[in-house]
Amino acid sequence: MNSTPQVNDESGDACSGAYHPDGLRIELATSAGATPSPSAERLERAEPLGRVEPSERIEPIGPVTPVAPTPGGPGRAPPPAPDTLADDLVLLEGGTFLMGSGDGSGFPADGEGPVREVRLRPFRIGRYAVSNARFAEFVAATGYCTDAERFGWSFVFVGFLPANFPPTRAVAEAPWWRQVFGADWRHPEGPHSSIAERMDHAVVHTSWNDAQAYCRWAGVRLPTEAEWEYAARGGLVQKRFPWGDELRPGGRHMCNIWQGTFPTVNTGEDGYVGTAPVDAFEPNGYGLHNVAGNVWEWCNDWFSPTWHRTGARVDPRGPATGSARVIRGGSFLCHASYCDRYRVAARSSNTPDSSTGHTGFRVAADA
Ligand SMILES: [Ca+2]
Ligand SMILES: [Ca+2]
Ligand SMILES: [Cu+2]
Repeated sequence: MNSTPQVNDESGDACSGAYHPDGLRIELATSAGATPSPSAERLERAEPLGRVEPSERIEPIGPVTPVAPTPGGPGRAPPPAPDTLADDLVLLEGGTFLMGSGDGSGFPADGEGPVREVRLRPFRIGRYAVSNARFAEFVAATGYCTDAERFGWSFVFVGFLPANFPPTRAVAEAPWWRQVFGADWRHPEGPHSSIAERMDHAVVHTSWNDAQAYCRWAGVRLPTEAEWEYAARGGLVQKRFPWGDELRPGGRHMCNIWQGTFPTVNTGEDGYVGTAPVDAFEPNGYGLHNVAGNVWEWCNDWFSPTWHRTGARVDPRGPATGSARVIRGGSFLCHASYCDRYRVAARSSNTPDSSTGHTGFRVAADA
């Protein structure tokens, strides 16, 4: 055995690789030790996750206690189905809204502005991000293999790695992101972690490709970026957050972000140092939970910082091509000191095959 932790296969829950949205059969190397090597390109491209001076010293913050691997296997019944998927979708009227921000609070390179009037036809969107329970239903039904499982690794926040974890490679511009072999949606902190106690949390380590595959199976689709923002604003006009302009009205925590000193000390004052249940915190005016914070959410659009300046203003779908897909809403790692992208106009992106421990998705559908 080499010192690299391998995906824990004992439980037989490794994906079969038989299902792919395009009908392609993904041939997986199944022999021991055949973990695909990480592409350097993928490591370098992970940078939209943050932009700060790399800190000199990364102290693990509150190592996650390793838990037993998720029991189960091919013969295991999928977790009890929550409400039907349709019940989780809220119908929104659409119409005209003011998209973007013009107050200069964002990173100029993100292209939040200018504020523009955008018109949308009615659509439906998830009240919640897709949970581990939901994603498990999809995988149980299809045997789908996520990008993280195909690559053999994903990005894990350093604070979740136990002190005795073997050395990991870091993203140069964001050294708190570590390449962890065996990290995937079922093992969010690596092979020895489990989602057993987190079935109602937002699924993470899902790439844009994985989100698309889930959507095809569930008969839904990803929201366009404009739909996402319209829904996230909850009927408010040009407010900073989905609930208003104040981060903590009356001292209340309204979302799952970082409290303390990033990236070393997360006090978890809002109740969570990692992901939270998808229905945590108060919903916005449209009944959506956790649009701000908790997990970044994939949108359908290719990312461009400028396309919207001249692009369509009626049901915009983003540029026709690109290299990265839009993510919105920020995550439990966001902190005003380095990345206040939990603001409702904030935007970022990542490549479609990238997966991280703080990115999931919410689905949408035509009305
Ligand atoms: Ca938190
Ligand atoms: Ca979110
Ligand atoms: Cu952030």
